[in-house]
Amino acid sequence: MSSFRNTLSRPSRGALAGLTAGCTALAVAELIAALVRPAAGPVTVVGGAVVDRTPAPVKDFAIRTFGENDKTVLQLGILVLLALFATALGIVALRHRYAGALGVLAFGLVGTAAALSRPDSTGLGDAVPSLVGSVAGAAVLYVLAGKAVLAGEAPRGTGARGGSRRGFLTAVAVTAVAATATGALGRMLSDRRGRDAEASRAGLVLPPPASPAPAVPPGARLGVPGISPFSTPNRDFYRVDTALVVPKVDADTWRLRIHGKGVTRPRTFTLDELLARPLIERDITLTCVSNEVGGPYVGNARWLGVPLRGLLAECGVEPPSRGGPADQLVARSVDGMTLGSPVEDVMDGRDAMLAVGMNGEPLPFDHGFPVRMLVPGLYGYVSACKWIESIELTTFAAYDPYWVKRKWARKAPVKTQSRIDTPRPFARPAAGTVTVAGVAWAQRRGITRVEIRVDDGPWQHADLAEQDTVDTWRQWSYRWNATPGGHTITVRATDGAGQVQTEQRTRTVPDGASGHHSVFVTVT
Ligand SMILES: Nc1nc2c(c(=O)[nH]1)N[C@H]1C(S)=C(S)[C@@H](COP(=O)(O)O)O[C@H]1N2
Ligand SMILES: [Mo]
Repeated sequence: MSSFRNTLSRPSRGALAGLTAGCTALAVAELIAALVRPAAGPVTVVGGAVVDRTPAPVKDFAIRTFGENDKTVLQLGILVLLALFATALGIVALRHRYAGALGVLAFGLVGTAAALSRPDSTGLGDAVPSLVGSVAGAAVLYVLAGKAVLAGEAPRGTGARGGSRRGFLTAVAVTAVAATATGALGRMLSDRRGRDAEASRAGLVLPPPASPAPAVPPGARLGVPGISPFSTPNRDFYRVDTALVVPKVDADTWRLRIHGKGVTRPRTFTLDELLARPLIERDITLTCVSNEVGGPYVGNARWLGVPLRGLLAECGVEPPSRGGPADQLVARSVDGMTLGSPVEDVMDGRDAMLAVGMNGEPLPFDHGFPVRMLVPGLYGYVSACKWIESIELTTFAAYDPYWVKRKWARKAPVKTQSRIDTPRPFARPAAGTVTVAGVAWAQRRGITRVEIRVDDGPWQHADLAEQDTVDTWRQWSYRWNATPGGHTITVRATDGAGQVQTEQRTRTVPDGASGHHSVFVTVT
């Protein structure tokens, strides 16, 4: 008993009180968020506000370093910081109870400010979870700090000390159990909401396309081991977005509103209304502007969707070239993201669509269920709005969407690029014939040539797979007669407009990385 008593030093009592108060604050806030506003939980809003404010180079670094785990890392970071502050406040509270409690309230205000600053904030209601949570946390800290002080004060050997220590520990345990139950209830409620959305997805039967995708020519797939498969399976398709919690939208209550400048017949569509229209099915390669040369943020899928041009025309929209007053189409998602595309591009006859299907199934939640936009030839951040809820016609002069406010270009057509998939960097292939292979893309223009260079040698033609469409990537391969030693293999592509992929290296900001992809290998 006495050794246990000794381990419970004053700072550890303070830390225990602080951590318990912190957990209570989070649990209460998450429960209230689940009840009133699922997107306004404190970790979500603080994380979201951090994402919004992260300078592009840091964001780039995070994507590069942590890849698609960047959001988990961010949330863990926030929780670790909160735990540290809660511990510190607990220790302070043992000397100054009011200061400790006020410190917890101050954190509530940070959460509140973050909630109100989010692009999807709908008003003061978003402040409630953080405010109420911090009041609960402050009260818990005030009470526990009092008990913690008592536990240390009773004179030794009187038995009273053991009693107040037990009183403190009991209060901590009871509060911790209550906080856990509260958190679990909040989690249950948000899970229930998610299940309605999941049921709506499971029940969705996609109609067959009025215009099916042309069959992929067998020669489009080279079947080289290690090459990116021509069609990217949904589970392997890259995911890039700012959503800390993937929105789970119930298709039954989902609506899409089309409105704005020059929209003479504004309309709101249900999913059934969209599905009743003639659908097109197309293979389209989607690329992220944050993809480094040689990077993974590119994928090719078979999309099913409603052609946007006809839908917009029905609402009275005319492209600028035919006198329409709006040159920018701003798509907005349920989580407040805004993406702007040139109206001219969307209506020029390419297969711009509101996609409902991806590789034969309804869109996965990660990829925008129930509906997302796609415009072949444009990077995702200026075209591919997931979880879309409205389309507003406006001008580039009048409105800057989310990424443009953060230094990315207003307009961003995809740059001609190529990537070596195999051999992998620093591979050690045996001397002799080594198959070098990969993919190249230049959506809307297509790929007409791919060349390989070994060290400082001449550019050599690679073998091209058959082209599917100008909107899809194209596989290529090259049989390399490899000699022992270290070698650098470099690739470049030429697009259907005759443009050779530039060797000029640029970073991803503001309008996409350029330069050649190289791989160093040691032939043994
Ligand atoms: N709502 C929403 N849509 C979004 C984004 C986002 O952050 N939020 N990111 C865009 C970006 S930058 C890209 S590259 C594509 C990626 O789509 P994917 O995750 O399905 O591959 O989605 C786009 N649509
Ligand atoms: Mo992107």
